[in-house]
Amino acid sequence: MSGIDYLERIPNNVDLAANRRLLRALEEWQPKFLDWWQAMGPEGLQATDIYLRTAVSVDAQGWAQFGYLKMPEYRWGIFLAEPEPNRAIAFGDHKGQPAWPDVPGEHRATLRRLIVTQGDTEPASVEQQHHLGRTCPSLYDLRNLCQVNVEEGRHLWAMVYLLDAHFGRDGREESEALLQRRSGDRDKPRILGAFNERTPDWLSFFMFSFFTDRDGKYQLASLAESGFDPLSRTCRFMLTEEAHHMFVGETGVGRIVQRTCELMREHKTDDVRRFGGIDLKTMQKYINFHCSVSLDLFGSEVSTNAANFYTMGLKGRFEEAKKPDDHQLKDATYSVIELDGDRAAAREEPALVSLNERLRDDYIADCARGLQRWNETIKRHGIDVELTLPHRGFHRAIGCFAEVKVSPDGRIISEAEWDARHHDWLPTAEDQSFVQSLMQPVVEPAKFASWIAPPARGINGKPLEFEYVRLG
Ligand code: BYC
Repeated sequence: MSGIDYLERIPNNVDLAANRRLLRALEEWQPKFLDWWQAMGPEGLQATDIYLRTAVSVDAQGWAQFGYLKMPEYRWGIFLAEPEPNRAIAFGDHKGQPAWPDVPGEHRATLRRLIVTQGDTEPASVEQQHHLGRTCPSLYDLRNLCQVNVEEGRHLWAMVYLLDAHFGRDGREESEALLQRRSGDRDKPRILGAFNERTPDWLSFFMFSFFTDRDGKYQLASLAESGFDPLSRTCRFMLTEEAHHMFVGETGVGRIVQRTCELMREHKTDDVRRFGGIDLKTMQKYINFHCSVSLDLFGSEVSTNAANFYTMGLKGRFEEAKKPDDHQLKDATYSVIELDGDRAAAREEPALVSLNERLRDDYIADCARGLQRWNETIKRHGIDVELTLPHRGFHRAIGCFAEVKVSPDGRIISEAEWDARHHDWLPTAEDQSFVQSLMQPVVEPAKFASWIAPPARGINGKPLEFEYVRLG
């Protein structure tokens, strides 16, 4: 890798040039990252020119540059949002004190763990999506997949920067380990459950981008409140890129819904599978699956970890500054839906230990807004079906509902009922192989697979006919 100007290769606004030790650590890490990228990034596309956006600054007016690029030449940079002058910690025991430019010794281990957990999800999602390029429904979608992937790579850089710059040797070891774990690997899995699931088809990809990237939005927004200022600034800028990932998910599922409705009307049937579409019943099962595994990512309903993160000033609430309370929550309570015998019921819990649930509530409300937009499309076609979010207790592996079986409408049910009904609620092997059978690549500009409608507009003002990926 000699002869590379790393300062040129790592665009940044953190004055890397002035910090030789940090620069050396990142220079050592970069070739390992590129090896990982070659092995785990979008398969078969590393030598292809793709119309990508690259973050080149944090200027709200023009932070991104668009152009053709081969992905290994993407300039994974380090960008922190502009510092807020005199920023004070907004919550917890340190409320009102100046934000920390460096890691306070007593919070070092906890902060490291939070940053590693966040960092681990970024390469994991790239690994999950490794094979998808082979079956893209259009060049437009293929380009979006690559865009999302290079930016997940950049988000990994963002966390590695924090680890290398602020956590010394421990941080460098964690940076290495982030490249060694693998999604779904039995011996070295990724840290959080949803990131070890497979993303074998594009319906799963769009659902993942809608539901799981949205967990990213809420977790990043909470970390953006952190008293540790570099983490806050990093997350604030990551959220700018994250918006596109959720756009890909919401419009991707929306376009499938649109196409399904067109087929339903044209052929006067719900069973659009025969006509190369994905029926709404199957869509509902995928929603149930991806929503439930993403709900797990918020942790337990009642969590002393979450309370400690907050009290220590490390992780706040979504839009902390907008909450009209004392931002310490020592005496406050929060209504949490928990298991109460044979039903799910609300119970008042101390607000501090309920912070995971509160964030999950914010997240569910945001998901519901997206579903409403899909349902408007269905309604516009005069079809009397509504897609719904499953109950928060459905198909959970983390938290109190992990102990029981819950139906999508929130009834606690017996194992026997679960065994008899779960095929109606979650994708079956047959559903998956049907969806898989539709995954035939479409790579002519302006052409789209049978099961998805074209988008309303192209990328960066380009028309749909534009060659977003030059497959040559
Ligand atoms: N899987 O006290 P609890 C994104 C563990 S996505 C496996 O309830 P806590 C992205 C937990 O570690 C956003 N284990 O949990 C999206 C704990 O272990 P210990 C990622 C789990 O700590 C798409 C124990 O169970 N960011 O950016 O309050 C593409 C008890 O847990 C899980 C973050 O997650 C699970 N799902 O909350 C690309 C933010 N859940 O202590 C990117 C950073 C819990 O007993 N992380 N456990 O050993 C956090 O804030 C918290 O760690 C969590 C968990 C919210 C994840």
